[in-house]
Amino acid sequence: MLAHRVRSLSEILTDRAREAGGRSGETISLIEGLCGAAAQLAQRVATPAADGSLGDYVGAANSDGDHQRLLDIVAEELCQKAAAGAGVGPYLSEETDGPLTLVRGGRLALAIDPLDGSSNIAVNGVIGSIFAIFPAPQGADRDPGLAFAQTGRGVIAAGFFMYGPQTRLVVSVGAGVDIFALDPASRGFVLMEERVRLPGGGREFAINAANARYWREPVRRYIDDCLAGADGPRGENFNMRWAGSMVADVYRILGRGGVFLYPADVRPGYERGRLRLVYEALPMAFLVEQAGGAATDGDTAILDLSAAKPHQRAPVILGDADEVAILRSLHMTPQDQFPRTSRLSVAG
Ligand code: P6P
Repeated sequence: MLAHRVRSLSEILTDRAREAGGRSGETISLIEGLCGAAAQLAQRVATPAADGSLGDYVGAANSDGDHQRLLDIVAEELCQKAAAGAGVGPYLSEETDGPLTLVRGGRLALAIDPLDGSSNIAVNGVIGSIFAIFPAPQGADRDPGLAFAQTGRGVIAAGFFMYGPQTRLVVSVGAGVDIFALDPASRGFVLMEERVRLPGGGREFAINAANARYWREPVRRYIDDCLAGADGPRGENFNMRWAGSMVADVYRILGRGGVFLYPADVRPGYERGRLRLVYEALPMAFLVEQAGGAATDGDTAILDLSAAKPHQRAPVILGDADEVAILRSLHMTPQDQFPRTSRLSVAG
């Protein structure tokens, strides 16, 4: 009887890239490099700092004004080193002021949020690293920003690492989504689920409901109908989750369906929501579409968006394709057709 040989991450992703008809060698080498960085980061996350400092602020702020924590800096250094080691040319991180060129002539561009959800460190919550890989366009050596002005349809591969009870990698090279888990002993990633499909019919929404008074009508109406449950127009009860960590919410949605919303709202600075287009919204939209779901900013599919500025924000509605379609329809509805009755106060 043939021993069951466990296929490696590289073998699996090479097969997937072949299916997708893409250039695979460099892409998979980069993903493997990021796996190495994630394994080191997972160890740092899991190791109590003697002085409890990993979640402490380091006194600096990133380009968007987010106060940087020690682990943000550690994650950025590990990811940037892995990217350079894999020959990445254009590089954009939430922690860099703007796009950089790591290796001149590098044929791949990497957009990354090295540590998303770092406010959860101090409460031992789930945090993650989110990335998207693009081809480096002509002229990127002169202007690395060109690589990140592409629409999401240019994404070659995307994924996220989730540092939770287990460290998991959710990744796609354009032929479906696979989930790997870090084996702390070998520091290798082993396949856990292949060709993941987002289950339909999930009656669970993820949104920070504390912002309800800032929402615009379409979001208020959708959430209102979810809250009305079996007594309302949906005719079914809904559950709510909000992890405060996008990787945790998206990972759950890939497993049991539902929808995630970080919409635009009327707060100053939140006209385009909170999440960044290039290294948060685009990679998550790529993964969710690859798993049979959908992702929109309310008007346009997120993968059809391109960034005018590297750290540009975008409203994000993603998950179950039917729920996303309902939300998009509400966004297309003329405002004067919304009833004023609401369980939620609403911005003008
Ligand atoms: P709020 C984490 O800071 C993050 O970027 C996402 O991971 C998460 O979904 C969102 O912001 C949480 O935002 O406003 O609820 O703290």
